[in-house]
Amino acid sequence: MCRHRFGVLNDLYLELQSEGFTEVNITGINGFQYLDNDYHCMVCDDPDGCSNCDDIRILPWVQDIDDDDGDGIWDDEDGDGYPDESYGDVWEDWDITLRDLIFLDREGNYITRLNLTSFNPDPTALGECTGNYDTIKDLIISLY
Ligand SMILES: [Ca+2]
Ligand SMILES: [Ca+2]
Ligand SMILES: [Ca+2]
Repeated sequence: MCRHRFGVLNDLYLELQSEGFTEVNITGINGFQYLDNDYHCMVCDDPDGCSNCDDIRILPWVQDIDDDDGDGIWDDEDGDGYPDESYGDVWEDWDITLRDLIFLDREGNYITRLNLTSFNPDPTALGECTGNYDTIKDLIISLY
């Protein structure tokens, strides 16, 4: 079974840290439409209860919401009980597709993106996915 992609990024982060690239940050941003999805196996806070992870992950996993007025609560200006927009603000502003991996430089400038649905980062993957992990790692190091 493939390892979970967020877990691969967690491993990559730890590897970069161990090699001295201590100022790299990787953050997961959950889409607003997945607000109610269980996140425990994403952060792997209970490895025994998840089939796709073995270790507790340290990468931050945060929640995007639709919050145009900035009060920290998703917007319902028309009072119908449903969010006014189905996408969170970050996903909307950056036109995110599920499993997009966005690269920013030190100043926060957008560099590029990869979509990990088709671009499997698992270093144990075979065939055409071989080397994807190193491609991501090299890109991060080139921005360091
Ligand atoms: Ca919005
Ligand atoms: Ca709001
Ligand atoms: Ca509404």
